[in-house]
Amino acid sequence: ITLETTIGGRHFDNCMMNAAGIRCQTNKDLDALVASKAGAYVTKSATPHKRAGNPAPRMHELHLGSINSMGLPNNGLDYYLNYVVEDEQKRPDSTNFLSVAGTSLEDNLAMLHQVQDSNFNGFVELNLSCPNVPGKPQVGYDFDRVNTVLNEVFQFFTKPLGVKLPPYFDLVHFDQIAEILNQYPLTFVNTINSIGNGLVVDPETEKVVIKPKGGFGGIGGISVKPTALANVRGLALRLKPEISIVGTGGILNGQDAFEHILCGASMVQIGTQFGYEGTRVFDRVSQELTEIMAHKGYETIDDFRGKLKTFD
Ligand code: RRO
Repeated sequence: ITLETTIGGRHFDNCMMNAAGIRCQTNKDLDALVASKAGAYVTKSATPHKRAGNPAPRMHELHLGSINSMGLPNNGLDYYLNYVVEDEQKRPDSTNFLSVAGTSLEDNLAMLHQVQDSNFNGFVELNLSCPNVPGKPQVGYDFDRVNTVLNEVFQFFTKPLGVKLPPYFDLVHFDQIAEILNQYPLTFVNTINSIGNGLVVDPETEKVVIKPKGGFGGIGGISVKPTALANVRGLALRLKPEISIVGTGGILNGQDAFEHILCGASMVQIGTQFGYEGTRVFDRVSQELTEIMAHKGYETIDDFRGKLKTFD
């Protein structure tokens, strides 16, 4: 049994990796991912320059997952670009993901020009769904804006690129976003980012649990799995086959990963649970997924990927 997968013609030994934002902000974090069982890593979403992010407390653990309003703290594009380019020199056969999240179209275009002109040979994950920068709406909810961004990007960008999307909650929105995405030579889409602007209340203190934005923040973890699966499935049914799906949201164990793949994911990313558990999560979830596959007689993830059954 193998958990290997392919996206955009690139081979990965394991279909599991971290989700952007979680334990991937420093060289030390990234070294731990390189040493782990993960099939790839993605770097913390970068802005052109280093950012401190929002004031603490800005992340809180919940029984049902997590709430965060980090506000894009990161070490700046040069830091992550240097890391991935050096890593490619050491491990030329590996492909990893560089996440970029400009807070304006100009910032995104400037960063992608820099990546285009660099030696980077991996995947770019363009984050169109950060919910936590005060005053900056999630681009993924403005379909005309998504179209404008991709149109500008593909005027010059020729390396493999995917987009990180926010969750959608209406089937017509799946139709609309897919129609736009299908017009572009995207290598993958990653769905979902956290469910934006949830609110967690502590009844004891009668207070919110994070400081930024009056307590509003992105929800991740177990409670977002049905929304994540719907988005993976909804897009798998609508996107052209050249666009692979990366499934993110609510993966705590092998069964969750299995469900994402059944819905159409070629790669799965673990965020909240990786934050709690560290890189051992990739050993455990790989083992659990392998056991499920053995039990069902599957040898590769392609044996069941996208093959979810319905009643009709
Ligand atoms: O840094 C964040 O606050 C953050 C980002 Br950029 C994102 O894309 N998703 C999220 O939940 N938090």
